[in-house]
Amino acid sequence: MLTALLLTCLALCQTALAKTVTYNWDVTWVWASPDGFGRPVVGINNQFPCPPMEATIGDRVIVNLNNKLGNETTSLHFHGIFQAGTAAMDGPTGVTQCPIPPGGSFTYDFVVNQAGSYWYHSHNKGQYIDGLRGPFIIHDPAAPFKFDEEITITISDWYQDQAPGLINYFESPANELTGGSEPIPNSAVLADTQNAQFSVKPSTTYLIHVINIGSFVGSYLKIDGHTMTIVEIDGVYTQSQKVDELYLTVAQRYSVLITTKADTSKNFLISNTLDTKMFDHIPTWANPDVYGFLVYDSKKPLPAVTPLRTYNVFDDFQLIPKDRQTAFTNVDQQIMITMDFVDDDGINRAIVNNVTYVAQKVPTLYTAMSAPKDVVMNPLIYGVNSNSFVLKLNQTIEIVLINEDSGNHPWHLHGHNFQVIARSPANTPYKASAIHPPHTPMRRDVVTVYTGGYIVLRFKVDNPGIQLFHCHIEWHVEAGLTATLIEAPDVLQDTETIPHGHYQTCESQGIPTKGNAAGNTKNWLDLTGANTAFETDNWG
Ligand SMILES: [Cu+2]
Repeated sequence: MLTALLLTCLALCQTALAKTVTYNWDVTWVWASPDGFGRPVVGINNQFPCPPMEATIGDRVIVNLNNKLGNETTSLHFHGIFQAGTAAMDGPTGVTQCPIPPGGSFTYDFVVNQAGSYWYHSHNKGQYIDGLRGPFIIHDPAAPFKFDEEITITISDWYQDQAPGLINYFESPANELTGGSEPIPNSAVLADTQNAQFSVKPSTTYLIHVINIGSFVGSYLKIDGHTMTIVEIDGVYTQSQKVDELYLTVAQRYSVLITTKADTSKNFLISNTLDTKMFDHIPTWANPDVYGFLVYDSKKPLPAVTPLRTYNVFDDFQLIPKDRQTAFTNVDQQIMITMDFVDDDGINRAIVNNVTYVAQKVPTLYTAMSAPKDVVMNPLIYGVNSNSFVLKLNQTIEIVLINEDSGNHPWHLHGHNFQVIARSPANTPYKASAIHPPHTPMRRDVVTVYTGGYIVLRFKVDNPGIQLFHCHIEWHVEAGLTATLIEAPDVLQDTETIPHGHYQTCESQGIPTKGNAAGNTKNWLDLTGANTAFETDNWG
């Protein structure tokens, strides 16, 4: 009885403590030089780096976003947040909302029921490459580990040119002729700067949130003299795992614990280097190394820097989720996806099962919300170039992703952490008989499929919404390396509503908010006029 009362009180107290965290943000151009080279970047409230978001599990988060850029549209995605019950708040333009035009405003409003390390970024036209991204930390009073203080370390590749021009060049016939190389970053940044200093106290346990907010390549990270203990990846608590180094693909996160030394006589180097194996070539002007410092005593000198060149990385496939969730069995629907790149009339495009992704006239969520019951489960209405798969509530889904390209690709699923059932070495053909699911598979929301290899992922359909499944390399997103999982749209349209202001964002730009992908509300299976061709110059 007493226990029951106590539990009730705990539950109620928790609810009573939940607060609303509000951010009033203007998206603005800012002159900044994160790697020493000055350029215009997309910042927030005239500041760069963009401010961190912070909340506690159970909180309501409101972001009032005003687009003050003048010359670009925008949006925000909260990476890793499931948006259960708030499908309209996910952020990708053409998918769950219209782009926010210059002068326009948009409100994101959702409750966070997950804890750990997340981030936010523009999900519109490769814009986060230009700076609109930042950490999002969600605290958990019941976290299954102890620590005294917290530090956030973002790492990222960085370009000195602006993204629109780089995207156009990436997709251009000139680039296609020379092999379709991704733009090579000029440099690396840590905490959106170089040589950042993190003050630490002696004999203190720090929870460090390491977040790769970059747009292209993975990154190695090491803290000299300090062993890291992994306790969370992509919002999933893991069994403790001691490591010397981390490797993070873009969009991945690790929370690690370190305990500082009792002795404050020395400061320590944090070294981070970009994975240059992902570059098609290494130009002499590219600097893949960036440093930071753990500062025990600011009066003592900083250590000399040496680039990280030998790698000793723990394989994340070996991590075990703290909750020991076992591998899902009895797969209801298997989705086979083959990815590659093609020369599409001289344009460098990515393909998913031979189709390049193109955002549709009607944002996919609005098609799902307005579709009659007899067609809402039909993938055709969402448009051929949306690469849509319709999923039924409560089913177990298995994605088999086969990489026919010569390059590693970090794939991300919105709305879920997936179980990583298999991840093959490079250049391994997929064979169903070779799949032996681990007992307690690692779960996360971004995982790399290696060159010529495959990954097998499983998750349950428990989050009605429009969930993009895409490579997180922004150049590849812009080239069409995206599929759309339409998750229980029949349930979605009965249980959720779209805020009026979201529709107004479309209406103010003459974008339809009803009908199939082509905006046809009469004949839902007639896709005449749907977007099938990509824009070759989005900014011309
Ligand atoms: Cu990719």
